[in-house]
Amino acid sequence: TASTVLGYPRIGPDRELKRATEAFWAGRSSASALHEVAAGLRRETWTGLRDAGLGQVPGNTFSFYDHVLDTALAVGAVPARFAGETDHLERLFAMARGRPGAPACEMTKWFDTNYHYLVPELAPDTPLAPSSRKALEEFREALRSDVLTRPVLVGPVTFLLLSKPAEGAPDGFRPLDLLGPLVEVYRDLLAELADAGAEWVQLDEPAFAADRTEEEIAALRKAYDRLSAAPRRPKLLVASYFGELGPALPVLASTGVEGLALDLVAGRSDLDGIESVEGIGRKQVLAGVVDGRNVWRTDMDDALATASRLVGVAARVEISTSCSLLHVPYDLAAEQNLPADVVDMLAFARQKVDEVVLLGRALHEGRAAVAAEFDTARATRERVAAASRRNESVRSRLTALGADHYGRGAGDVRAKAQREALGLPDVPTTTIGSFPQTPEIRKDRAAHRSGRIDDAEYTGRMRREIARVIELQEGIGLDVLVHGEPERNDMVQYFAENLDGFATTEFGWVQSYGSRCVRPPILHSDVSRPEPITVEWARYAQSLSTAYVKGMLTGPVTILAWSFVRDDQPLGDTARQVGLALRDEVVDLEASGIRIIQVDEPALRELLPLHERDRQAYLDWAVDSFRMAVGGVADTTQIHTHLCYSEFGEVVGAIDGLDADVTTVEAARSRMEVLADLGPGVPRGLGPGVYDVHSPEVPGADQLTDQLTEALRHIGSERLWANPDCGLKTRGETETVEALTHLVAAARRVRETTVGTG
Ligand code: THG
Ligand code: ZN
Repeated sequence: TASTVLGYPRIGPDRELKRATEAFWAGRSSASALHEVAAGLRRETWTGLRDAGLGQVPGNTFSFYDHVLDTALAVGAVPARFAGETDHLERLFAMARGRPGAPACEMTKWFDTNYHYLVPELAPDTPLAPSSRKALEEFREALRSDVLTRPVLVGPVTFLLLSKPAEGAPDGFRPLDLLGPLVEVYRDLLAELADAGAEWVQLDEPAFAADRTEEEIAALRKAYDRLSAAPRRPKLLVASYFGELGPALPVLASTGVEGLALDLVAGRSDLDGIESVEGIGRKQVLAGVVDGRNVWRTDMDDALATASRLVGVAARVEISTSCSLLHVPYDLAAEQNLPADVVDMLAFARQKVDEVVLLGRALHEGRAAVAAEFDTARATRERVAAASRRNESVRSRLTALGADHYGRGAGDVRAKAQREALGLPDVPTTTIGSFPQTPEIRKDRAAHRSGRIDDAEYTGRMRREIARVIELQEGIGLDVLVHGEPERNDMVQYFAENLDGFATTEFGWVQSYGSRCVRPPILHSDVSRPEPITVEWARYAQSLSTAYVKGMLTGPVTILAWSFVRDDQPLGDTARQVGLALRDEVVDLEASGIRIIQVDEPALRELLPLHERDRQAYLDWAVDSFRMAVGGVADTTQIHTHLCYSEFGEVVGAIDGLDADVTTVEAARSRMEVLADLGPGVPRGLGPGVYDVHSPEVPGADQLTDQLTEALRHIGSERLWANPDCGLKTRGETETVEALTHLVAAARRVRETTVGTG
């Protein structure tokens, strides 16, 4: 190998692929137009990376939707419900998005990132065989642009560990049971790539950065013994990332693969004792010293020193990123409005490529050959170090608050106080926060951003929308109202724009799933709240109604999870600062007459560390920062939280620890499990969402009544809330009004029944 990156963004520097894909879905353009955009993006990526000076360019990093889905299609793992579709592109999009009668594959998070992949479904009779030739075709296509790529595939063991048993698979079947036949398919794919002229292939095995059983590690050994014994194959680079390989490192080193890529940012401990790992002296090692997951400029001296520790240990050492650059925006040069001192801190994908190239030269030609560039880099870092990221008033306030920041009474005491103070009915009805975002609202926000309408005009238009949504909810008869959040695009982006310590980008898009992207804010300095953010909107909404209107905030863990976060202090310290900024907002909401305040933590489970040993410490600071945010209000003020998932397992203790008065969760598909997990343990209000907002179907009042009745068998009517399972921003208005009308009718029915029987 030679200096390289493990992967690259693919949505296009200006989200060209997103637009082309969505135009195709909408029937506004043809498949061939979409293919043309895709081919252009691939060509620009390959030639751009080559011209930047990378020794080796990764291939097959393009995807129309998701690389795990691509791998499933490459090995023939197509669920039976999509087998009838013969057109490759149609089948791919059908698996990703579903179609009538054939629900989409499940989507879930890619390790601890904000990227989501589609879960492959496997059964003993899944007809595994080389299927799509995407990797091969793109390899040949790159050759026609004079770029010899290193095709990247998800490795077979990680592929199986990310898969789930297909519906109808026999009890006890595990995807890993298919390792033998799957490895034979990979051998065939490798042979085809070798025949086409590929010198190296990269197989990604990030599953081994998480805790793995001995059996799984044995599967890794078996797979790579067998693959490396293939008679006709390119050299194999096995890449792991998002953590250390740990016990999997000696196993891979003992197999016949030629190369290993190590994440020396998140998995630096793999270096300890590596010189005594049997077989490492025969391997080419890619030192992943440039962080592929974050936007901070690399400390070049430190990175070079880290990579140098492998010199003389491995047969050859090269520089790489710690993981694919999929997780960072394309190019810092596109940002014209970032403060200069923030620009100094940053490197996006294109800049990270330059860092890799420079480090590669330093490693092979000697530090002197790049002395000037290293000096410049060091001077920039020194400027960053000198520019203060500190806000002393935040720090002293946190010290003064200490551990006693949580001023609320016990749960049952608060419940009683709130029953008396708020006087809500049993089984109160509410929504999660956002209302359908009409095209007019989006246009108004865009016009305000670009200065086409002034603040006063914008505020007036948003207020009219809030008034409309309040009236709508009063008409429906909901008990606890929301203002509908018309002023927010992405909830994290919104708070970042209004807090000190963050920068936001104009073009810093990162793929979240399929064609959907986010622009993660950059949390670079101490966080504080210069002035109230949501208070005026909430106060206005409350002034329009005698019903309670909830204040709506995003919690500290979620703000961190969906941002690029400074790495010069522990995450927990940063989380407490965000918690304190939110606490100021919570206290101000209370002071302005808001009696119910919701602090959402949809990402609580998302940040859970990959290793069990790190989890408790994470959950401790996650809970602490939430309690920091809500701990300043009276017992009579009701704190809600919303979590966007329904499998609580490892975080159930933390949810209890949040100590919210009411917790609403996504549960339309698995309410019983939610109630079993949370019902008995948490002595507070619970709103197990009674319908799935991601489905366009309108639930009937009978159906909703059944759901609530069923829930009442697990928890008392004084604890149960009736609500949809998530925000309504992506739904249409008509269906929303119908569904909520049915929800109110259902809650009224069960109230009558419980009164009648109780
Ligand atoms: N915000 C952020 N991260 C997230 C979510 C979020 N990560 C997890 C989950 N939610 C991912 N889901 C989505 C859903 C929709 C979109 C993105 C991620 C989406 N994005 C718009 C698009 O691509 O067209 C752009 C939105 C914008 O203009 O800001 O629709 O909710 N941070
Ligand atoms: Zn949700």
